[in-house]
Amino acid sequence: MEVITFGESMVLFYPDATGPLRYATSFRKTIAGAESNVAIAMARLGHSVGWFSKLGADEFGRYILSVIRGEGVDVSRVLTDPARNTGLLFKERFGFSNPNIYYYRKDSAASSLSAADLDAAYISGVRILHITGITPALSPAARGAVFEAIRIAKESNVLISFDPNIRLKLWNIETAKPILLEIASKADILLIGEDEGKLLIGTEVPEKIAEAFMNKGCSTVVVKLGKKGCYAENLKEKAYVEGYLIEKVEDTVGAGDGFSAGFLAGILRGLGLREAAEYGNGVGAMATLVSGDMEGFPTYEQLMTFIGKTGYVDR
Ligand code: KDG
Repeated sequence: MEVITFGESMVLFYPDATGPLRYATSFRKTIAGAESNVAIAMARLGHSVGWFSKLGADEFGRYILSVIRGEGVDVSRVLTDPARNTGLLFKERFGFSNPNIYYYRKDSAASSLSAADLDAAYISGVRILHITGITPALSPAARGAVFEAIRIAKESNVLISFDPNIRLKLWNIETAKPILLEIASKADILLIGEDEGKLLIGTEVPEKIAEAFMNKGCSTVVVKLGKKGCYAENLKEKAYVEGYLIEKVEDTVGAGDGFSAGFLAGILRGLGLREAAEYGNGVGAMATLVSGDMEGFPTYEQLMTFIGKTGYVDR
């Protein structure tokens, strides 16, 4: 396995119509989860990826498992907690802004994930461990799992990639900040949004965000700038890398995870900072073309065509 990630995935109900959720009568059922989004995107790009979590012993848990397994992600370490339910997520669409999100995940099976659930040999054999700041927000036990996974990875020279993915619906910034800063200081690769830089270190200026986290010990910092692209910095170089213009954005949720997957895929392929950032920008942009978190992630060939590295043959 090249990459391992873990965290809560939920069944996502996406209303067919826009408007207040109380009037919605039909929904598309799919899945959501920042870490499984990254896992699926990387698997589509041709990498060997493992994802694990705890699911309820229920139909929704079985559904999530079959989707992620069907995408070619290794799910051999997924656990079930028969005493708890699989988490759910509803979106509410208004057409003029990003969708509202309603979680039904309190005390979910995934929130009971703990350090004791980790398979150290599974984590220590990979090149990259990818974690997000959503998992430590789920419960003290899940937070313990994150720190234990980091410890295992460090001991085995596994690169740690971290996306703070700040979710203020799960915890407040006063609680989140010291924990996310501590995790970031242990990460090798930090993939952070400019607004998250503001929340964590008080500036939205990409160079200043990168400088702060490089000083804390990260060796690569990428500040995601949405449609503008990103600012990336490592120990050797720094660059603004422009994003791709999408005329009709369907859904921006999942774009950040797509970016992370594209960037990490570039690193695994031995690319330089700028080219890895182009991969990130490309996958992030393609994710916004399709509604749903993960449906729009491209294959490697599709990505190459989108970012202009290979031509498109249509007949
Ligand atoms: O990054 C997209 C995620 O936010 C979405 O898939 C749901 O994992 C999710 C969460 O916890 O908000």
